[in-house]
Amino acid sequence: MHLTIIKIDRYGPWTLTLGSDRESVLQMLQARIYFDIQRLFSEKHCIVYPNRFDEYFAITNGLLISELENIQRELAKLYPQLGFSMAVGSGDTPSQADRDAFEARKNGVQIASSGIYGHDLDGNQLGNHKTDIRILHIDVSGLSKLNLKMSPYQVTSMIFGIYSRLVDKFMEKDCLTFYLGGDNFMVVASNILKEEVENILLGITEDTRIPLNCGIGKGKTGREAAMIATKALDKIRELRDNGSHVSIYEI
Ligand SMILES: Nc1nc2c(ncn2[C@@H]2O[C@H](COP(=O)(O)OP(=O)(O)OP(=O)(O)O)[C@@H](O)[C@H]2O)c(=O)[nH]1
Ligand SMILES: [Mg+2]
Repeated sequence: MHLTIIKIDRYGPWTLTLGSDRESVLQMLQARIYFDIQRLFSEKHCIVYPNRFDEYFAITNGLLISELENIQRELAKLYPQLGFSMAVGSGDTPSQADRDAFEARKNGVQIASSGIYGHDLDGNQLGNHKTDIRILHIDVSGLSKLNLKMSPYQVTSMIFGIYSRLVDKFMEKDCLTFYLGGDNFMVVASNILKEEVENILLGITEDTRIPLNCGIGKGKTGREAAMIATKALDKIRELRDNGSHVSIYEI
C-alpha cells in the first residue's frame, strides 16, 4: 500500500514569527489547511487522516505523481506563506509504508518536483490499483447513552483512553489508528485477520467496560475502503435495530 505524509515545512519557526498572541490564529489556519488538504485529496479518491494537526497521512494508492505535484502546487497557491512537502512510502503493511516514507524524507530522496520524497515507485503511479486497502471504522456503541451519565470532559477522557489502547494494540499488528472525532476511529489495516481485530476490541472492552463496534471495508482507493468500512458499521446498527447483536462486520 502507499501512504503520502504531508508536512508543513519549517512550521515551528514560522509560528514564532506570529508573536505570543498566536494560538487562535494557528488553530484557524490549521483548520483551513486540513479542509483544503482533505478536499484536494478527496477529489482524487484518496482519504486523509490528520496527524497532530501539522501533518497529514493520505492513502494514495493509484494516484499519479503528477496529481501529487498538482496538489502541492495548489497548496502553495493557497498558502504562499508556507511550504508543503510530501513523503511517499510503500510497503506490505501501513506501518511499513509509514517507515518507508520516513526513510525517504530522512535520506532526501526526491522523486519529483522539489519537496516530494520517495523510494522506487512503480512508474508514475503511487500504487497499484489491484492492491486492496483495508480500513476499519470503529465506534463506541451507544455513546449517546453514556453522554447522559458522564460530563463532556469525562467522555473525552474515556475516548482518549480507548484511542491510546487502539494505537498500541493495532501498532503491534502493523496497523495505524486515527481519531476522527466524536466516538469514531479509523484503522488503516493490511491483512490483519478478523479474529485478531475481534480479540483486540474485546480486550479493550474488558478493560474499559465500553462496547465497540467495527465495520471492515476493502477498496482500491482510500476513499472507497473508508466508504465500505462505514457501510459495514452502519450494517451493524441496522442488524441491531432488527434485534441481532453483531459487533464486527466485514464487507
Ligand atoms: N467522524 C465521524 N463522526 C461521527 C460519525 N457518526 C457519528 N459521529 C460523531 O459521533 C458522535 C456519536 O454518534 P453515534 O456513534 O452515532 O452515537 P451512538 O449513541 O454511539 O450510536 P451507535 O454508534 O449507533 O451506538 C456524534 O455526535 C458525532 O459527533 C461518522 O461517521 N464519522
Ligand atoms: Mg457510536
